Amino acid sequence: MLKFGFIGFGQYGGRQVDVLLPLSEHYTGMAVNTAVNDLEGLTNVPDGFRLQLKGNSFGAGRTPELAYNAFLDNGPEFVATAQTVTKDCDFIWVVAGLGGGTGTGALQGFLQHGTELFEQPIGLIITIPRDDDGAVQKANAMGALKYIQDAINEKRIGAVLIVDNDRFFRQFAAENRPGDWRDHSNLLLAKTLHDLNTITIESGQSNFDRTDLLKILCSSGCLAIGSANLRDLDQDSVYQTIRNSIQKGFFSSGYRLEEAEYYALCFTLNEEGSKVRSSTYEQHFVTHLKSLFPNATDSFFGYYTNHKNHVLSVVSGLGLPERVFQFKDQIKVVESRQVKRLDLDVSDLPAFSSTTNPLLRRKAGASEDNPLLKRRTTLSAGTAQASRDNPLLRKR
Ligand SMILES: Nc1nc2c(ncn2[C@@H]2O[C@H](COP(=O)(O)OP(=O)(O)OP(=O)(O)O)[C@@H](O)[C@H]2O)c(=O)[nH]1
Ligand SMILES: [Mg+2]
Repeated sequence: MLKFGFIGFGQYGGRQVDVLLPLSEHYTGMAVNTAVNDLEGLTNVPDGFRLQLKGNSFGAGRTPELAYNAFLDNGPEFVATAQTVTKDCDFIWVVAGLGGGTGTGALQGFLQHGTELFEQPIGLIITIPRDDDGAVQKANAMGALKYIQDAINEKRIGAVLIVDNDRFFRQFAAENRPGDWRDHSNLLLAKTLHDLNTITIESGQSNFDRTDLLKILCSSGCLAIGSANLRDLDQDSVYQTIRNSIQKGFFSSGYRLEEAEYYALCFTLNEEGSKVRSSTYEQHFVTHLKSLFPNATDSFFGYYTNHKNHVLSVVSGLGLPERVFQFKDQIKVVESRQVKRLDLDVSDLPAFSSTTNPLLRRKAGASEDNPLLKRRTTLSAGTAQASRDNPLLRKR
């Protein structure tokens, strides 16, 4: 398996790293945040690897510029800690939720100035906002996506693993699952990435090892991961299961698969499932996958022995998912927002007499005792000056 080093920016980044770290002794990680509270809420990130960006101790309030500047101001501390944390790693994952201030701004700073400071290849784990999230989050996310697209184009980063929060939120709501969908999504991402990494150490006949995984993770562009149990074991059912998991999975929906550079299928099979290893099956899959990934330049098939029949599919080198391209239009709708403003001429209003309402009539004798009604006699020089101009203070 590969040694991963995780650098989490902002609240999501820290929380996601916190869930990944306990999965393996080969994982190291740090959390970077403006908000002290977020850092204090972590369990598994060691104290020395929690970096607070001095300047905005309550968070960056969805203002990436604040975090971008704070990140650069704390640059030397960040680089020293990040290089220590990732020293023995094979691959670095930088983790941030797009849409807020800290994660988005720090990620931008990192993509602009940080990628050249590490020897290891770098990948990203990012969330993208839900449809229901506001225009501010989408605009922030788009700002960071521009930097991400540049880094992909220039091959400064490899795999970009996207957690589509809309996808998670909707499915968890539809299934009425208890608990916080964010915690579920963090756990599922951690498990899926860890399963992918550990599959290379499962026993069995395999044409997919850690070097192949590293090659896939170094392919610049989005990484889709599909995961599915195999129930029906006839050729076509297995292929349909693979296809569905690649097209509709939590970490694989909304991509244009014809853009794929590489793909890998990793089967874990028990005795009953061992027939899936046969070359007739592989031939069937290859024929169909050619139309799914017509431009892929390499592919891998790994077979491992396990008690359950399962397939993990990985596709690399993809462009950003379709939802990202819709954010721009969703923001336009908000730009045309009209606010109805109150604009009236008070002289047009009918006059209602207040003299009939006893509450509004001055009570006899009350003014002597009530300080609220008493006029202050000593005014400061400034107030004395103001009193001449301020109609509130002038005697009518
Ligand atoms: N899937 C998932 N998404 C999260 C989680 N926490 C936050 N997000 C999303 O990530 C995006 C950024 O939010 P945060 O990480 O809280 O923001 P931040 O980077 O701390 O930024 P500021 O608080 O504005 O400084 C938002 O769209 C959140 O909905 C989480 O635990 N899981
Ligand atoms: Mg925050």
